[in-house]
Amino acid sequence: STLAERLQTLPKVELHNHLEGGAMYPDLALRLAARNGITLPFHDAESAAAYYRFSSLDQFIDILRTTVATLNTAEDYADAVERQGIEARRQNIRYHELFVTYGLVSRRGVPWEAVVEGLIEGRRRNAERHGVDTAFIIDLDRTLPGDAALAHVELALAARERAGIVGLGLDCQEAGYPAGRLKHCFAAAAEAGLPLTAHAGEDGGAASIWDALDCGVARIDHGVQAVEDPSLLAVLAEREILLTVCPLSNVALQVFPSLADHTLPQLLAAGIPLCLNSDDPPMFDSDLLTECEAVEAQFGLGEALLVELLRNAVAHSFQPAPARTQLL
Ligand code: ES4
Ligand code: ZN
Repeated sequence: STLAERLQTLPKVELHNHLEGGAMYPDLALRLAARNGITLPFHDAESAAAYYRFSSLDQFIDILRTTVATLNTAEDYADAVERQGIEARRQNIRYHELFVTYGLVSRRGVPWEAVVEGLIEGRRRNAERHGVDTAFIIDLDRTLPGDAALAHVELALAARERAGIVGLGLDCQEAGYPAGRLKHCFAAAAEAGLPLTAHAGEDGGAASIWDALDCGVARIDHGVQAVEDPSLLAVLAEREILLTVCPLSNVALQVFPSLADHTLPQLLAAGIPLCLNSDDPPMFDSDLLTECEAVEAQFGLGEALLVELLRNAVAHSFQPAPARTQLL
């Protein structure tokens, strides 16, 4: 068998996918747009591919804020969750943690109850129809005012058990919005025993990662700019902070000019635990298997190391310890 076949067969876990961007497959986005009476800036797979071309993280988030207008009802959210369950099943991903950024839709007045109902229904469908265990991490939109962000944490905590919420995170525009602005939100979640993560060091540099660590995170999403600061690399290794690295996303958003310029080899050499992820697969023309194959073609890590990276995702999932050991 080939390496690609063996990676396909291996039961896997993925920890860094976004519910919203991860659901924007052109066919699904167009169906959601039609039933919500919304016009998207594309009309088929080909024009979507032309629209899904990005120059930076900030410009990507602007486009995401446009496409996410398709998500309004519990049924929309359920369909978005289920689509990712179907894509997971296809790759033999048995468990995944999906980021849900309520801040992307709360300004438009989408009720939190509709979101929660959709998460519950989508999660039920994934378990029953697709054999995929779906959990959610509520991500705060970094650009939210501090009081609105805290309200989102309180909503997440109240829905935690019934909606399968296992963590709190942070995403959207990084530059100009240091994590410390929302430190009170992380403190409230930690107080309630919710594990923490944050997107950092995607385009905000090493300082942004230090700032996230200061908020008490156990993982960093991306973190690829940690190489700017050797003392930061040492701290990440020493504390065994998992980096959820998304190589093809970084290339798509021009964080690196090409995959050859990616810092993954330096992060590995520093002894930091990391895993591979696909971020927003339909918008970056990727999925977990494609990420693995691209990394292998570029860096030749070898099968044993690739499998170790896939196992890191199991060990660092936000499931409680007894459940975590039984994920695969
Ligand atoms: C995101 Cl910072 C970031 N990267 C990729 N996808 C996202 N969705 C929301 N924030
Ligand atoms: Zn992300």
